[in-house]
Amino acid sequence: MTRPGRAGPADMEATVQRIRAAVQAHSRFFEGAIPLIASENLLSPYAKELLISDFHSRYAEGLPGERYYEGNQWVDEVENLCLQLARDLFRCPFADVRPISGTVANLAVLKALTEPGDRVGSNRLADGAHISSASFGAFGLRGVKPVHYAFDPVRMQLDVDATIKILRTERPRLCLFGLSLFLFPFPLKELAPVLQEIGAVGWYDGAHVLGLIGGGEFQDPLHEGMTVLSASTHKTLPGPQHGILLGNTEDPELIHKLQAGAFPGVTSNHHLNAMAALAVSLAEHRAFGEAYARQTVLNARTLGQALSERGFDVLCADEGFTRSHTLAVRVEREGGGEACAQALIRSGIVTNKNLLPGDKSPRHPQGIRLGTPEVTRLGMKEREMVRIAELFDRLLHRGAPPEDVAREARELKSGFTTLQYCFGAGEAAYRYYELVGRN
Ligand code: DSN
Repeated sequence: MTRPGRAGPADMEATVQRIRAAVQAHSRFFEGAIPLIASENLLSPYAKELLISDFHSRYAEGLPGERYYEGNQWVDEVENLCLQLARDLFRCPFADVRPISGTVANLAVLKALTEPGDRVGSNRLADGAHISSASFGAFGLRGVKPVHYAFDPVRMQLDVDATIKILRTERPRLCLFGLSLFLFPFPLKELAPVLQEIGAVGWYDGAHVLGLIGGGEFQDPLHEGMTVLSASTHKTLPGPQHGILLGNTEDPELIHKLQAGAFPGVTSNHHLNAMAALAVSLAEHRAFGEAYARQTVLNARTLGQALSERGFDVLCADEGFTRSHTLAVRVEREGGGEACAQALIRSGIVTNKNLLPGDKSPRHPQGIRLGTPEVTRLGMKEREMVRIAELFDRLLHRGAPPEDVAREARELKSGFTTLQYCFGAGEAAYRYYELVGRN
């Protein structure tokens, strides 16, 4: 007999089927949608299959060869390969692939390199910083105090002279350079000598631009004066949802601190299935990363130009809109960030509302953020970026009904549903039926 408050087998089956149906509906929606979230991407079939491998069921705390569990022989082999691939791709002597996300990687750095009460340089959230550097995020959890850099909202870039003055006055112990609205490289060559002068460690959060760095299309922070790089591995690097630490250091004490920050600092077991998928993604990026990164940036710049020509206020027109995969569009005239993002999703175009410099309310920002990692992964090029800009124009300027725009979006997308730039290129990108079993 089923106890009160507990479900029986029939309820369980109904619940499982409901979950499967929701996941299938989600996948069908994305199959027909134009995905423009700057932080999202698609995993290759060879990486994806490892997520449901037996690695998912195991523990392997510690480092390869120094585990706390038995049965890790093949896990060690894969993790050593993953570490080697990471060090090769980013041309650095140190890697740790145990952080399970970008934010966890950031926490590991804070644990390793700061004490509560320390000052840490960063951008403000309204200037595009990630929530890690907020008092309600990882900075607050570690109890460090942000020292905010000076930001030029017109160029969406640090004001170098004013920032140098702040650094010399405030003397933070650690300086974080990294953004969620990441349009341009940081002026690291100008700032690195000042960090050295004040004894601060340079830390780069490369989550958004990791695949561009690996593809040689963006600044290479570990060779521009940064000591440590933290990142998630699923944005412009089309890997699994996971994290990574990289370092341009051979100092054993520093390496030990970073490793101890990852484990036991902020993880127990790392996610071995995701680590294996990351190894595959790094191998693929070594082969395809240059071409992929080049097209991703070209697509973003082309989309920026096409939107601007259609009357959209794309930030940084004088700078060519972006040097990354991301665009920022001020949509005050079109009704604000939230209204636009909602109108777009009703038309099958996936974006997010985004704070822009000068915004007063995080709930009602005046911007939307667009990114090209996923559409590029699906093989879209400059011609398709112009077609996407036309859809924006018809919907947000010319009053076209959302259902008409959604139909055109689906038509456009129907030619781009297989993965590119990976082992197994040409395979279906949206394989929901394989993920949740047969109907
Ligand atoms: N919040 C993510 C983004 O969309 O930029 C990064 O973690």
